Amino acid sequence: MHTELRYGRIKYLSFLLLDLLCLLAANYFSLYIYVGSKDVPYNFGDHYSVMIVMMVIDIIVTFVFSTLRRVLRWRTRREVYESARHVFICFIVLGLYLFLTKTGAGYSRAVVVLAYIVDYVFIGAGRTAWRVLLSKIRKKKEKLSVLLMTTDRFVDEGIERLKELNYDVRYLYLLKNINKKEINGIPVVSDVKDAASILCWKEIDKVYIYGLDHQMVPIYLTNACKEMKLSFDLVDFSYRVIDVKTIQHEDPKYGALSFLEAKRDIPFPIRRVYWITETEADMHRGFHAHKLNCQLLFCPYGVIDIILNDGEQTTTVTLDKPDKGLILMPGLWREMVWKQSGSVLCVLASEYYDAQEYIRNYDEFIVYSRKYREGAEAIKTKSL
Ligand code: T46
Repeated sequence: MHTELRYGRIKYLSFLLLDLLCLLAANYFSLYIYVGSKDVPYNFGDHYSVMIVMMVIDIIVTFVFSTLRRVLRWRTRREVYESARHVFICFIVLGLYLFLTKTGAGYSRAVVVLAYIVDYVFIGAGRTAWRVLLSKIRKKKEKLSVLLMTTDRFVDEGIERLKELNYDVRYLYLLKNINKKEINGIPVVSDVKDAASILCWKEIDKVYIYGLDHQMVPIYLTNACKEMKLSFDLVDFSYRVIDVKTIQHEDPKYGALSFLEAKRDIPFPIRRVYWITETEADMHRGFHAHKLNCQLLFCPYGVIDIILNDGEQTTTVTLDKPDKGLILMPGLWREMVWKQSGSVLCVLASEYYDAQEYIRNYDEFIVYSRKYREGAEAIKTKSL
């Protein structure tokens, strides 16, 4: 509830008001049916105080049980369930109140039950109609609004890239909390529930992932996107050379210490670590690509050339110092050349070893890379 109010106060309160109007209308309607069909000495004045209690209970239940949670974009099925939950809890609480305080005797139980049944129908229809109306009166925007999910390491270039693509980056969701409230004037969110609330209440059109493996997207956010019918997209990101943080001892004889941190430097889950040693100079290894495996390569000792090919272009990255790292996303053909005997290659990988996940034939790779480039977004979105 708190996050809903934080990110969509006006809309949230408008739905709360709508619920109260529905309850009022349901009571009038039920009284009209009940009193109209029977000749009973019961009227609106008699029913007035219980109606006030019903409305107070309605507000309390909404806040305590979060029954207005993401009502703006829930799917219809979810809406039916949420409205039923809300009305049922209100009914039980009112029942307990009337029973425990013994004030219920004077009120018609038939009107109360009927009012809640009618209220359920009114709330369902009212929320749907209000939601449709809100989306209709929403201003036509020139640019699509985007929530960008990335790490603090890639946030600046991610924003730039999306600007180039003519998107309006409205919020940033960073994997690791860096205690910044905003970056380049864009608000930062570090809690997944906040991010999900933003998707609902702030009319975000798309969620973009930049520089991350799709496995880093929290399941909570994936589910929220699915329910709100929002798609994930990936911005091209095949490899990056990164600086590895290194602390030099004040006395050079003690050497240097380098470190990599999950979620900040490593944009994928680490499932495997391996290293290659005792290789002689001018030896070539590799000659394969990965379909799924994301990697972070570094060379703590020696010099190794990593020749990368994405099916169209070839680039060489030289790993020649311990404070240099290379992030590789899937779909890149690689060849490693040992420039110095005994150089050590260390690899952090996102997947367990699986020979089926390698492409070891270059022609096969070319066909795969073409398909991968054309359908990268579709593949990733599907796998979420
Ligand atoms: C990569 C580059 C940088 C395993 O059984 N488990 C493992 O985790 C790995 C990595 C390899 N193996 C076996 C498979 C082969 O029978 O070890 C043997 C040598 O592997 P490969 O020929 O793939 O080694 P490289 O140096 O060509 O490639 C390795 C990694 O396999 C690869 O993921 O990106 O280092």
